[in-house]
Amino acid sequence: MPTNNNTAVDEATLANEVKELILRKYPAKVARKRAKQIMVNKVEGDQVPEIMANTRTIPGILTMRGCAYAGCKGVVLGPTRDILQITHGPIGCGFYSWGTRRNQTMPKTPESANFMTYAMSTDMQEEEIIFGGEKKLKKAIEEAIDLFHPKAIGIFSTCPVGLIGDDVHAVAREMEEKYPEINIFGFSCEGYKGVSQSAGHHVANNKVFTDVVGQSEMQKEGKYRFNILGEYNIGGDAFEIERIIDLCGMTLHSTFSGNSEYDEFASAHTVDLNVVMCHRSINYLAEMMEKKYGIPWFKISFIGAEATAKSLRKIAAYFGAPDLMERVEKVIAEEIYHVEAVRQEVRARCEGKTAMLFVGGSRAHHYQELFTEIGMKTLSAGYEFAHRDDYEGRKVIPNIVVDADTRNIEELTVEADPARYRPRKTEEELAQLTKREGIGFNEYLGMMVEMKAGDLIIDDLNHHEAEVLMEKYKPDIFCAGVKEKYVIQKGGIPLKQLHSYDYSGPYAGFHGAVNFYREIDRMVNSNVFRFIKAPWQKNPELTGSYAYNR
Ligand code: CFM
Repeated sequence: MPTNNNTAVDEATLANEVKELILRKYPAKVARKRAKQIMVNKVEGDQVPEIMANTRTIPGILTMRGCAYAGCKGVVLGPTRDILQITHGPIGCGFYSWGTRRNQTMPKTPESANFMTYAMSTDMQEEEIIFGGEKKLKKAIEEAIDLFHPKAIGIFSTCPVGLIGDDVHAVAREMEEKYPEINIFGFSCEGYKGVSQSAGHHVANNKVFTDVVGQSEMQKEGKYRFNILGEYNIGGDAFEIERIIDLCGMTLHSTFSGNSEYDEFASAHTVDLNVVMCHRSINYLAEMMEKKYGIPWFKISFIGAEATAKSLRKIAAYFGAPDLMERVEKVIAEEIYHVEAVRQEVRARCEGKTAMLFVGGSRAHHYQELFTEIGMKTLSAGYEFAHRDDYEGRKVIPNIVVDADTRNIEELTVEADPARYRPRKTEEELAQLTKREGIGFNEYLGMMVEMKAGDLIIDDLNHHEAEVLMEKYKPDIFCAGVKEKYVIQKGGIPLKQLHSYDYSGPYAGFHGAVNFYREIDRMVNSNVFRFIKAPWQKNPELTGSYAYNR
C-alpha cells in the first residue's frame, strides 16, 4: 500500500506520544521491558523494528493471554469431533474450555460420532492431588470407552497433573495395550508450560504428528488434494471455505482442525500440499510433515475477499492444471461479483473510519484486510502471544533467543520417512512457482511488514494500555475478546470480538466477507455508542496509592 510520507510522520509522532504515555504509569523496570514490546512501526522493504514477544507477562499486569492447556485442548484439538477428549484435572479447566470458542462441526451422518457436545473430565479432588490421579484417569478412560467406543482418545494435562507428577503417557500406553483398537495418547499441556497458549499449540502439534498423522492410508478422491492447517471453524468459517473449495473442484482432505475427523488427520500425509492459515498455532506441523513426507507448504488466508481469491489462485497455480485455474477464475469472478455490490455500499459509509485489533496470534493481522476492503484504516494492532516471526516474518527465526520457557517445550527431531517420503515437486519446480507465481514456500512475511509506518504495534496488550489507546486514538472500532469487550464499550467504542465473533460469522471466504462488512457497518455507524457515558465519566474516579507512600 503506498504511504503518504507526511501522514506517516504525523502518525509516528502520535504513536510515540501514546507509547510514552503508556510507559509513564509503570515502575522503571516494567517500563523498560514494555518499551521493547511496544513498537512504532517502520518498514523498509521487509525490514521492520525488532519487537520483544513470547516472553513472560510481568506479574501484576492483567494480560489477555490464556494457558498452554487452552492452546492444546481448546484450540488445536478442540474442534475435532470424534477424538474423545478427557481433561485430566479439576473440573473448571474442562468446563471453561467447553464450547466457548464457538468452533462448530457437522458430523457426516446423524449417527457419526460427535463428542464436542460433552465436557469430559476426571474432576480431580484433594484425594487425587495427594495420592495421585492415575487410577481415576484409567477409570475415566474405561468409562468413556464403555459409553462411546471412540476411535481415539486424547488426555489433556492441567497444572496440578504436572505438579503432582501423574504420568498421562504411561496411562495412555497401558490403556492402549488393553484396548489395541483405540488410539490413546496424552498431552503434557499443563497450563503453566511456556508463557501462554502458544506453548500448548506446540505440544499439540508434536503429539498429533507422532501419534496420529500417518496412521491411515485412506485417500479421498480427487486430483487436487490438500490440507488446510490452522483453520478452526469459528462461527462456521470452515463450512464456507469447504463450499468454495468444492466449487473449485479441489479436494480438501483434512482441516486442522475445523470440522474435522480423526481419520482425516490420520491420513493427512497422503496429500500433495499443505496450506497454512494460522501460522502461529500450527507452523510446526507443516514443517514436520514436509521433512517426514515431502509435502510442501505455503501461507494463505481466507480472511478477506481479495485474500481468498489470491489464496485460491496460489493453490491452483501450485497444482498447475489449466482447467483447474480456469475453473478457479470462474468461481472467483462469480463470487466477487456478489461481494462487490455489498462492499461498495458499505464502503460508502465506512471509508476513512479507523480500527484497532488485539487478538491471539494471527487474526490481528488477517482481519486488517477486511477493514481495508471497506476503506477503513488500522491504527494500532498486536498479538496476545505470537512470536517475533509472526510480527517480523519467518526470516528472523534463526535470531530468536531461546529462553528457559521455550526450552520447556519438546522440539522433535524429524527425519524423512524411509518408505513414505515423496517430494511432491522438484526443487526446480518449486523455484519456478516462487518466481512465476510468487508462492513463498515456507514463508510468512509477518504482520508488521504488511502494516504502515507509524502504526503502533503492541505485544501482549493489557487493560491500562487499552484505555490509553482508546482515549488518545478514539478508534471507530476496537477488535479484541470478551475480557476487553465491556470496558471498551462502556468507553463509548464498539468492540467486535474476533475470537468468538460474538454471536455471528462466518467471516472467512466470500460469504464471510459480506457478513463482516455488514456487521462492521452496523457497529461503526450505530449512534448508540455516542450516548454511552461510562460510570467513571459521570462520577469522580476512586484513586489509590501504595500505603508506603504516605
Ligand atoms: Fe490461530 Fe486461532 Fe489466532 Fe490461535 Fe486463539 Fe482463536 Fe485467536 Mo482466540 S488458533 S492464533 S490460540 S487464529 S482461540 S481460532 S481467535 S486467540 S487469533
